[in-house]
Amino acid sequence: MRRQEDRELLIGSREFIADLAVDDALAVAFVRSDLAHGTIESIDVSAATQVPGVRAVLTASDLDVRASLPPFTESLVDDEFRRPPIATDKVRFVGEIVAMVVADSWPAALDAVDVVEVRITPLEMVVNADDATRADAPLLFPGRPSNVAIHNEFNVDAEPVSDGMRSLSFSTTNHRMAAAPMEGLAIVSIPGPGPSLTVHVSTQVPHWTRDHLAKELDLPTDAVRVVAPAVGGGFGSKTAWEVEYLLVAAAARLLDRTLRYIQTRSENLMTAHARGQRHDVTLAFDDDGVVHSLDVRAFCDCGAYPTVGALLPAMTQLMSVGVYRIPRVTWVRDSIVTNTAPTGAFRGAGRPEATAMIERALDLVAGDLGIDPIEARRRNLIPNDAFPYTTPTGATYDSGDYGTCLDLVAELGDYQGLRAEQRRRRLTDGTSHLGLGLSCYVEVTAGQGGTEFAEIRITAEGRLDVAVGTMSHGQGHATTYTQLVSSELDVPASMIRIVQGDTALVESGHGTQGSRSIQLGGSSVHDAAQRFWTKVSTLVAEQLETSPDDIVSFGESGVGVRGVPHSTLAWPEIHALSSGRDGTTSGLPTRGEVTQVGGSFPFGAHLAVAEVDEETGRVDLVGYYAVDDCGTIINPLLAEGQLHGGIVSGIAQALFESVEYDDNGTPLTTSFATYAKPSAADVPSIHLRSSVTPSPLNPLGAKGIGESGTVGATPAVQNAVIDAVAHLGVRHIDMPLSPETVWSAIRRARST
Ligand code: MCN
Repeated sequence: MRRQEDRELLIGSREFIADLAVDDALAVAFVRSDLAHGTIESIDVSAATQVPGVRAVLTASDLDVRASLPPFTESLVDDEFRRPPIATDKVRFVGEIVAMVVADSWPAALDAVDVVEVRITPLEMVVNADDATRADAPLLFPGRPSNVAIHNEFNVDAEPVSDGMRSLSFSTTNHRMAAAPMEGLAIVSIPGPGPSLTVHVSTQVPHWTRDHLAKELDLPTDAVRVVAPAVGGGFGSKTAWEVEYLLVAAAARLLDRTLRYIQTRSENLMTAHARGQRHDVTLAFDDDGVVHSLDVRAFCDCGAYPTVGALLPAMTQLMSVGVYRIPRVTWVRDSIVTNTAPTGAFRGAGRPEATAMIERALDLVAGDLGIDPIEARRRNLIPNDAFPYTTPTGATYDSGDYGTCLDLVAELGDYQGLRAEQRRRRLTDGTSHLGLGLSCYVEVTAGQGGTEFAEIRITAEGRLDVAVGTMSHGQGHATTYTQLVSSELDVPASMIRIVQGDTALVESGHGTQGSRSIQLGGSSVHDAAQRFWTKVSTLVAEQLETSPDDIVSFGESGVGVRGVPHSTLAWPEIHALSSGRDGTTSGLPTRGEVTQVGGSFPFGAHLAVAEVDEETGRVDLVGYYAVDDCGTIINPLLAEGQLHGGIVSGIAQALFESVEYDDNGTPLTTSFATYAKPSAADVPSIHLRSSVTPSPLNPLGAKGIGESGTVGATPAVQNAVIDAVAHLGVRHIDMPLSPETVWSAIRRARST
């Protein structure tokens, strides 16, 4: 089925938050700290309040909002690290909110922002994890003994591997990225009637956002309605705990006015960050290249306040053996606060970091032994008869066939042919070198498993409404769910309407993150459709005095007796008949009842082909091949689309994108002039193939695909670039592999 969503998007008729026609909305703009660390001495708003059109200038003392930790971090992080939504006495990163302006228009609000006088006494700052863990480092939270927010040790007492093993060590950095969605944070908050609040917001998780706002504003949950219209991408960055959303909601209630806040591009690039881990790795392996042990010391720079990003090294640890049977694993990890923006999730969230680390490791093992990287991988893969396979870090991989993906990608990209071409080129004295980068990945989707809300009902007009608790923000769920219902009930897509993103219309939901939607939401929709059909066929059979087994769908025309098309009840008639049945309202509302036990583990193998110019360090990606396995594929077009987007995101991290700060904690990458997003011209054609190893965990056999491309692509590209210059003596280069970085690595290798 082709995407149902695109026409409206392409002709510009879908409404994003900035498009919403809202009567009398006042504009909000934030005053943000331009110092990375300091004590607030005073905030003088007098000039700002005089700016024509300004309605209010609010600081912490005006707003009844308290410091908090996101729920996931509450049990892991000391209370001391809580983030005040609006700075009270200190600022800890450039971009931290110190005041908010409410005005008739956005230009007026911006004019007022410019004249709010904030006096801050600078404090010594730390802008990276290394500096933040020095013995004499200034403390962001002086009540704590150090800047380490989370320290964790795993299996550190494990017996060392036996003598006689080879070993290698390396350090690799997975640098900080920005999510950079099309529309940044955006919210319209409408107070009333009474204590209630309606919030239109760009989010991946409407129900979590509702719950969070209700909790922080001390309102009953049902007093808050969250509506998410078209969301211009989220990539993991639009979760529930955005301080901007809480502040706008609180101010709307305080002023009893509708407020709208649309984040600027530079605000977004300054604050929506992710990744930022360094791994010091030691591997033990034998003469055959079989890896016996992996020791990791991880340092995560989680920014000024530990939120979701501080937790993600745990995910990296969980997935750190990748597709390999490595019996002994130890980890020591620290999440460290620094005077930079707090980090959150970004596509892959902890798993790209794991894959990048272990896939660099396998290439280094191959290099040490002088064997081909493909061979080093084959010797370590978890075999097919090992599933379900529990890794030493505690992940239980549901199903897998890693060797097939590796073989298929080698065939798809003509790996042996490319190796021959590489050898040929190396015999000439040209300066353009060919590199092949492999990455075998496994990732976890739908994390802990669980369930998702889905309910189908017939409307009086005879339409089928399907309410779901997931929140599509680019993934094409309307198409996928429509396809599932249409094929289960044998009705045309035009009869089906998918309802999402409105807490008044969808009873509950966990939103869209962790590539969970199709396996949980899709399974639930599928199950609801089956149960709904049982109700419909029973009702129609009763009416037509026949057996439910003889009842079939006649599509749009209705439901009736097999082989007797004139004996059919139209859908509106079925709606009318359903009134009052089962003690429900009309429409036979039917819920899916699927619970998945545990996460599922999609996997694949990617091959990147790079040309690197020795004289300039310039990298040209000249080929990209991927074989991915997300279990049963529900909609190949959408799955491929997700892979394209994900792979480009991975390529972007490997070659281009990086959040940079100067030594004073001033962000240097706050526009697309400095934050290097790739264009289509920077990316080669992507050749995809799939294998299908169904998950045993859900009725569809589906696993997630939304993040797989990113997880697989980053290390493939990094390995390709390093492979291209390995014969010049280069062992490792950290991302992003800019011309300067690559050129410098070649020079360094040459001079040693
Ligand atoms: N699909 C399929 N068969 C499967 C699995 C998925 O056909 N076995 C298709 C489905 O049609 C579905 C799509 O792939 O519409 C994605 O499904 P799934 O893998 O379940 O992932 P989610 O829908 O839960 O999406 C989440 C994932 C995440 S975590 C991020 S981050 C992300 C991403 O998806 N952000 C995106 N893809 C994005 N795509 C866009 N355009 N914008 C973002 O912000």
